[in-house]
Amino acid sequence: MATMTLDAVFALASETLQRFGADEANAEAVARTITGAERDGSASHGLFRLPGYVKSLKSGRVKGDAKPTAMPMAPGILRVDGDEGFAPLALEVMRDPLIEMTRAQGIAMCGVIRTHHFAALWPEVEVLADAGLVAMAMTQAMPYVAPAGGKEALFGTNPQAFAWPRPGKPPLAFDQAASTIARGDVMIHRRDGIPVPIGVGIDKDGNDTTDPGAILDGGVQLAFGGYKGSAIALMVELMASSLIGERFSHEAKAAHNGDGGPPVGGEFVLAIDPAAASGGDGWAAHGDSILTRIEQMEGARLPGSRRHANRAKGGDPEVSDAVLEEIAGL
Ligand code: NDP
Ligand code: PYC
Repeated sequence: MATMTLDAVFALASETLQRFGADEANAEAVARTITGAERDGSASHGLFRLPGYVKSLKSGRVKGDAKPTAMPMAPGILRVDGDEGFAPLALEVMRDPLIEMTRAQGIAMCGVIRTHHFAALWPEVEVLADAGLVAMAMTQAMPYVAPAGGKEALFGTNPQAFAWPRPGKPPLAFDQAASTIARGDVMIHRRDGIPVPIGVGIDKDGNDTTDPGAILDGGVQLAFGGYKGSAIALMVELMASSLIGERFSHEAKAAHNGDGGPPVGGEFVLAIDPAAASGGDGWAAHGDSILTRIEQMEGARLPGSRRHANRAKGGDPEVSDAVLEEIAGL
C-alpha cells in the first residue's frame, strides 16, 4: 500500500483523465468523486475505478467533453441529460435545480439519463441532505446478479442510497448494492487472493462458491437477503430505467463494447423537504431520537458512520500498489 494525500489523489485522477481526452470540468468532477471515496475509505469506488474511466475514453464510448443539461419535465419532475458523459458532472448539474424545485414544491424527483455511472451513490444523496432535504438515489449497472432462484445474470448490482439530514451533524446516509457485496469488492477479493463468503455468488454450473474468480468468470452474483434483495434489485431496474426513459442493466450490456469502463444508463433521485412533509420543524429532533438510540446501543452503529469517521479523522488514504501500477501502465 502507498500513502497519498487527498490532493495527490485528486491530481492523479484529474490529470490522468485529461491526458486521455476528458475536459477539465468532466475530469475534475470525476476526480472529486474518486477523492471523496478515498477520503471516506471506500476503496472499491476510488482510484480503483480510474482505469475503467480511462478505458472508456480511449475506446471513444464515453464523451470526455460532455455538457450535461437540466430541464423540468413536469411540476416536480426534473431531467438531467448527461450528454453521454460520466455521471459526476451530470449529478453536479442536477444539484441546484433539484434543490430549488424541492423547496418550491415539497418533493421532486430527477431522472439522470444518457450517462455512465461507476461510483458510489452517497455523494449525490449527501449533498441534498446537506441542503436540508431527505434524499434517495438508485442506479442500474450491468447484468451481474441472478433473480432469486435463477442462475442467469439479469439485474445489476443496483445500489440504493438514502440520506437524512441531521442539523449540526453529518447526515445519516446509507449506500448499498442490491448484491451481497458490490462487484468492485468481488474484484478486489480476486486481485488480493481472498475468498468471498458463501452467498456472494455461484459458479458457471450454479454451485455455491467462495472463489471470486469463479463468480466473475461465467458465474453470477446473488442478491442480498434472497428474494427480498432480488425484489429490491428489480425495483431499481424499473425506477432507474423504465421510469426515467433509460436502459435496463441487460440493455446497457448490449450497448457496451467490453472496454471495462462504466455502463451507460440512468439514475433515479428523489428529494423531499422534511419540514413541508411533516408540517413543522419537529422532524429533526424526532428523527434524531431513533438515530441516537442506535448510536448508543452496544454492538450497533449507524450505516455511513464508518465513512464519516474516516472523513473526520482526515488522514491520508492508503492506496493499493496494484491500483497505482495499473494507472501508471495506462
Ligand atoms: P457495504 O455492504 O460495505 O455497505 C453498505 C451499507 O451498509 C453502507 O452504508 C455501510 O456503511 C453500511 N454498513 C456496513 N456494515 C454495517 C454495520 N455493521 N452496521 C450498520 N451499517 C453497516 O457496501 P456494498 O458492497 O453494498 O456497496 C459498496 C459501494 O458500491 C456503495 O457505495 C455502492 O453505491 C457502490 N456500488 C455502485 C454501483 C454502481 O453501479 N455505480 C453498483 C453497486 C455498488 P459504511 O459505509 O459506513 O460502512
Ligand atoms: O461495484 O458493483 C459495483 C459497480 C458496478 C458499477 C460500478 N460499481
